[in-house]
Amino acid sequence: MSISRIGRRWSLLPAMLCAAVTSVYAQGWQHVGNVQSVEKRNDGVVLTAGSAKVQVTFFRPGIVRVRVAPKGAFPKDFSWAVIEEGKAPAVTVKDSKDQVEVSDTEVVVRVKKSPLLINFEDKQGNTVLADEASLPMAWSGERVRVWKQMPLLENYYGLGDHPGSLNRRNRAFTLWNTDSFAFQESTDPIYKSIPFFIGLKEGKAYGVFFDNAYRTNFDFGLESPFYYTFGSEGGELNYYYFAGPEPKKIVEEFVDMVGHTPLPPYWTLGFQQSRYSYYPEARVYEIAKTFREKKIPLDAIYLDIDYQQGYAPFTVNREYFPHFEQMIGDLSKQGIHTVLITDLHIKHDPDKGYLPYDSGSKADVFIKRADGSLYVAPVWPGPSVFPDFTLTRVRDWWGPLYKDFVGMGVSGFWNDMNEPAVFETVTKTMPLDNRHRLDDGSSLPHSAVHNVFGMQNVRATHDGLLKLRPNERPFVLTRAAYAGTQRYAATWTGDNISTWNHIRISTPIMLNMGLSGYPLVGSDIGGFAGSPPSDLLTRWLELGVFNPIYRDHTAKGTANQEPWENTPSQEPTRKRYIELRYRLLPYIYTSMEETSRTGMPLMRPVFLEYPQLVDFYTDDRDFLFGPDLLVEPVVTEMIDAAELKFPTGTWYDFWSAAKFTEKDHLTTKPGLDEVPLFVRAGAILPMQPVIQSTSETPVGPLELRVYPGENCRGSLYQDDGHTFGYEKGEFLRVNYSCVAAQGSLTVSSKGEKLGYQPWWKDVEMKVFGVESKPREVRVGEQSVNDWSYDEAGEMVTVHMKDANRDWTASIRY
Ligand code: MIG
Repeated sequence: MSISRIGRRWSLLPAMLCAAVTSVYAQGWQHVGNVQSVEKRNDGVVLTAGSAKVQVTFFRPGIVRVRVAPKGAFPKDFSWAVIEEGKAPAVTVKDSKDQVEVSDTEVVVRVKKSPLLINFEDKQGNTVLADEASLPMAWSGERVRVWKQMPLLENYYGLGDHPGSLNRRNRAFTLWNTDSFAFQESTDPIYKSIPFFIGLKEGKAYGVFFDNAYRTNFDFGLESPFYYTFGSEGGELNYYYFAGPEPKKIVEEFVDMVGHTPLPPYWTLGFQQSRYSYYPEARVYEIAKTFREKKIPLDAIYLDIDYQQGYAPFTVNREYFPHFEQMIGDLSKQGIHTVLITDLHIKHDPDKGYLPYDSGSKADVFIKRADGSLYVAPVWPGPSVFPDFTLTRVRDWWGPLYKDFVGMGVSGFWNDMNEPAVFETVTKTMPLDNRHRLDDGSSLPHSAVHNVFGMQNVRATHDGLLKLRPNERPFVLTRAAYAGTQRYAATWTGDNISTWNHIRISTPIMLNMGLSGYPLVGSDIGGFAGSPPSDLLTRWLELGVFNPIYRDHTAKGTANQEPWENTPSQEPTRKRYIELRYRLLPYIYTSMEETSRTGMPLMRPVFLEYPQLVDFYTDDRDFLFGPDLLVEPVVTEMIDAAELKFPTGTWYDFWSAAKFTEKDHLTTKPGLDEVPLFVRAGAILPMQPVIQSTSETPVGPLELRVYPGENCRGSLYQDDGHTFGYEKGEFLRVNYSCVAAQGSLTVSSKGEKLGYQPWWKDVEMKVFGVESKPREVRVGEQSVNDWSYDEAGEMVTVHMKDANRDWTASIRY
């Protein structure tokens, strides 16, 4: 193209859109045409447009589903992700000459007929999401695609673990599970594929879930500044629209649709130490001993692939680990759980007594090539075969492989490499035409299953563990995922790097995971590839306190990365933060229990609670941890000062109890031992004394920190931490509140459910923001003496019995 022609095109902006549109048409897209007939159904309509049929139906109140069958025949309705039953609300259909209107009490779907264009509106008549007028839905061969108008002020969030900024606008993403060692901000694709996003404009949100497990692609304004577009290389054009408008409501409804994260075992919320790899067993003992001697709390040690014989899953290298069973028992006696890696690739090792291969081969569980021959490819064990996890009978074969390890007392399992990763191939995975069998006797090519393969792998592991130990909550860690995988496993962000940009990248990834319905996440603390400078390891151990999974991990050949490594003078700071994690566990477990019921992630972007605060839309550093803590972590070398800002309301400094409001903008240079941490005024925070692991009973009272303010409340959830007893009511739930009146502040505790006996008998309550020494403190009607006032900290401390978890305490000035 000549320079002058480019110049002419840049000067003709409207023509540009036209050119873009023309080029899209030129790619051979067949766009849906005009609506010829409308068939009404109870839940919506089926439209006929040429050879195509388009279904627009309500799945639930405020949730609309669009399905397109280019040739008129819808395939059998099927999803790997959706587990909720559809339950349509009362739907009104108004069919007129130019358009058909389908609505419930929350959404109006206005379908224009010539050509077929879908607009989603709120009940006030505002368009929320609309097809780009010049680009109706389309298909081309196996490919399907939609184009949506992209308002100037709209931002996009979600889409799983793609790195880079929290806001997805102006970038394009491929969703195709990929082993992405040493990924960077722009790496694409990455480990997970969660085709769900939230659009947020001026405080109002909607959600879109494109339920398609083929390779999908989302382009938020890279191709054009006027529209965004998503589509797939195969499978159905099948998406859901969530009306919102609160972002919280959308996350909750999406999680209801694709499944909740079950309440994890309590110990998994403690500190976890890993490396690739701890061996021989003397090294494992040494790690455990060092934690205990230094009194740095620890709940789990991970064994990576070197504990296995020749990297073959479900074996033990007896040269390195002659007393493997005993070691697991010895760790357990010290309150340390063992987590074992067990990758899905099975060593191709016929007739040598390797049970996973021999039994699998006999039962015909391994994936075949398109020509029907066994698919064998290199991974860690050398030539390997791959279980066909899409078959129920194969998942049922996989589960019992865990029997021996479970019998030895191993607590958790780590399914790595399940994108699936394959060595010595440019695609990093298996051929797209490999066959995956399905329960109904049909089969699908790998291209249709790739993105759910890891999900079906951890489904098999999770379900298998449940069968082996029906009353123990399984703990599985996965690297690959599709929407809904949170039902089976926790996850981590894969192979990051021990550099400063990676501590920064970790937060937006985990926030977007939470928005994508996947809250139980962590990153390799300290970084996987390479070795972190001391300050970075310290900062990362500080940040990790506020990550749902708190696990230090590093690659083979890197420097040691345990909390006591590299600069001894920094060890006390690191220890203090790991201790803070344990002190916060009552709050963390309570918030995790909320997550398991509602889907609200522990790590939440500020806009999830405060959607009007545009300031926080593009914030890739600050986040809320549970409902009441605001974390503004230091994620740089701190050469420049940090800017601190606050959401609406009043916030107490966790350390000094100083008060700030949204009007305050601070510039500070937090010392290496300082994490700016704030508590919502109105929060009541349960905390506990330091313990060395969650198996240890804390000594002392429950600590309740009361931060008076509006909407003053808190809660506490406890149970035995590892069984399903809570489903039968064996749990404790206490609700706290506080009310300020003229001359007094009253704090109340009410036991909502007393089905579990907790460890404490007494409460030590700390009330902040008390500006002068009180005249009197009462518990119930009784004036008491067991209290003190800290003038500098403006804090009253009261000791009392926690009888029946039912009391009121008032502070009178
Ligand atoms: O090809 O098991 O992301 O956490 O330590 C590398 C060895 C295989 C990749 C995982 C990493 C793990 C490593 N694995």
